[in-house]
Amino acid sequence: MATEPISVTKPRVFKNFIDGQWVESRSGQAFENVNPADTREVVGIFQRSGKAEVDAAVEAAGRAFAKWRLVPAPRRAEIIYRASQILEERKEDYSRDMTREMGKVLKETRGDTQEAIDTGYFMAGEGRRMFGHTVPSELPNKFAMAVRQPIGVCAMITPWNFPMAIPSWKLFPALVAGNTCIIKPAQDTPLSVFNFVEALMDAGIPKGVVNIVTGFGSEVGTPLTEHPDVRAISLTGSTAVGRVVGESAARSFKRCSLELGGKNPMIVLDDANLDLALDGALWGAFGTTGQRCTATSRIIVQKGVYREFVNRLVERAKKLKIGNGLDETVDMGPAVNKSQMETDLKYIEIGQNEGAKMLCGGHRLEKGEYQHGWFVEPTVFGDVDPKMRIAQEEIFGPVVSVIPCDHMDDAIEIANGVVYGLSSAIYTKDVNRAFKAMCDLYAGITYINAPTIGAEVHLPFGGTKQTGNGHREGGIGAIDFYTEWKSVYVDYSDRLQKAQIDRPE
Ligand code: UN1
Repeated sequence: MATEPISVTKPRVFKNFIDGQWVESRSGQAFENVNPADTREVVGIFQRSGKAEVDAAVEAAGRAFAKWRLVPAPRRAEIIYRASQILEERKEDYSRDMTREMGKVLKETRGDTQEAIDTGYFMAGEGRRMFGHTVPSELPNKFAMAVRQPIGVCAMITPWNFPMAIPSWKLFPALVAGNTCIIKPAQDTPLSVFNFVEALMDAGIPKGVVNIVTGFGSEVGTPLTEHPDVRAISLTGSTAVGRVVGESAARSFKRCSLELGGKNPMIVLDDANLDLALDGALWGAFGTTGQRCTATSRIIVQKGVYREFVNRLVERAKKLKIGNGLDETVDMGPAVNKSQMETDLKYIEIGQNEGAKMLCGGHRLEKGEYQHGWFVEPTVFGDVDPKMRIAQEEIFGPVVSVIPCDHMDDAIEIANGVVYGLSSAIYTKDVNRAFKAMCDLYAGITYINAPTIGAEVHLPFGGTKQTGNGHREGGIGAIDFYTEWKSVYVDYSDRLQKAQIDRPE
């Protein structure tokens, strides 16, 4: 890792993007976006906005909606398709920017950009489908159908862990369905949203259809979610923020999609292919520095293979190379910011106080090449009791709890015994047990012989219990969220025909 700042040039100042214009925040205030692997590098300066910018963006999106909703969906889709091609052309540059602002390693930021590209191509296809229903009417000479209509102005509040993929999950389906949008990127990773929207601009998205307002949750997120003209909100974030946003949305009858926390279990049974399970555990727990909602944070291992599994896991976790994600040989980058690093370290302390066995890691790395970043060692806790806080609460860092179990039923009970239900996994060679797990794991996603991360964009993504409020992103679930059903009856009989309910027998 370089000891000098990676960039010594003056950081670029980014303005809000409202109604196709670059606008400064009225407050005149700004905030810095810094590289978590080397905080001396300022990746960009962004506007610290407030209600005034939110109001201007909502007004612009409202005006743009009047026209955009009437653009035929296949034409809207052409812009999305083109934007995906542009993302593909710029993939390397945008991925490097993402590593600089978020810290995850280049191969993962390339994956993040790829996820946006895949979502774009999938959603562009939806422009020529957007399926509704045609059904027979009760009456002769009458046609009955249900069509999808856009909702209106949508607000997207996006997280820092998938700085481009998650914005794409929200913006692409909303746009193809004919909505207009205001996006508030996470303050740690706004650059990737600017890059994403730049691709949309270059693809020809009309002014006002997509607007970016940067800033802090309480200053931008709150006025955005409370604005009476916003008709739908999509948030990916913590369960605590989700509760606040959900309550606010309910008061004004807004549609609201919440994708929140996880405490994802991986079950390893005695008959599992242990090499495969170990590869999966390492990737699921320490990929993205454990900062995925889908991260493997509990590994529930049957007693027959427990010792061997834990020993081999620890051996391999110790060998992971930590560092700046721009270095292609690095396996794991830093925590995204100081506060996330402190959370990781706090839970490491909690785990030790609870009596779990810390088998490796457990420290901040702060010497030499690490001195300017937020690095935490990959940490494995063994002999964890399922009721411990480290086995119940989302940490969002490179800390994994290994929990011994007696048998399959026990494993499922432990797996389901948390307030979340996003992803889950089981390693077994027994087809009966695999199907039983598919049926009994109460989560939005279940993997058989694969880790809890790595969802594909054309399947529903989301979870049960406090992971969300029942909506799904990805695939057709996203089109369902961003469209309103309208039932249409066309009577071509030329006379008053009464529906069955209104006719005397
Ligand atoms: C998230 O962690 O918030 O399934 C999203 C995965 C990725 C998306 C994760 N496709 O791991």
